[in-house]
Amino acid sequence: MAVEKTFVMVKPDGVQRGLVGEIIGRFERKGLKLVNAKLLQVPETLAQSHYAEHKERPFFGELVTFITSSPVFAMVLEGDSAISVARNMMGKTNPVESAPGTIRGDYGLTIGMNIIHGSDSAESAAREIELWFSNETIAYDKAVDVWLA
Ligand code: RTP
Ligand code: MG
Repeated sequence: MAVEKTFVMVKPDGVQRGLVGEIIGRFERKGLKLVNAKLLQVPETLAQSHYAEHKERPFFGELVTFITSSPVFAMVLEGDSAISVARNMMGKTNPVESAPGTIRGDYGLTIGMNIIHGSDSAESAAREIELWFSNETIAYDKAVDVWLA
C-alpha cells in the first residue's frame, strides 16, 4: 500500500449544518492524518478552476454558485491509499444512492448539496492540493508516533 495525500472539502451545506467536526473525526478515527486544513470563503476563480472538468455540464453554474455561497472547510489528508479510502467513506455522488455508514449516505439527500468533495484520482489529488494549498503540508516527525500508520 502506498501512502497518498488527498484533498477533501466540506461543502457549504456541511459547514452550515455543523458537520465539520463529525467529518474530520471520521477520517481521524479511520487513521488518516490531517496535514493541512483551513476554513475559507471560496473565490469564484478558485471554484471555476477546481470544477474545470465540469465546465460544459448543465449544472456547472449552480455548482460554482453553491461552492462560493458560504465558507467551506478544506483539508489535506494523508495515509495508506488515502484517495480511495476517503472516496469510499464519502459514498456515491448522489446521496440517495450512498450506503448508510458513508458520509453522504448518513447525512445527505440531494446531489446538489452532497456535503463533501474528495479527489477522485492521484492526478486530481495532486492538482487540487496545489490549487488549494500551494502544495504546503505538514511532514510529521515519524519518530514521535512510530506505531501509527
Ligand atoms: P465532488 O467532485 O464534489 O467530490 O463529487 P463527485 O466526484 O462525487 O461528483 P462529480 O461527478 O465530480 O460532480 C461534482 C459535483 O457536481 C454536482 N453534481 N450535480 N445536478 C447534477 O446532476 C449533478 N451532478 C453532479 C455534485 O454536487 C457533485 O458532487
Ligand atoms: Mg468529482
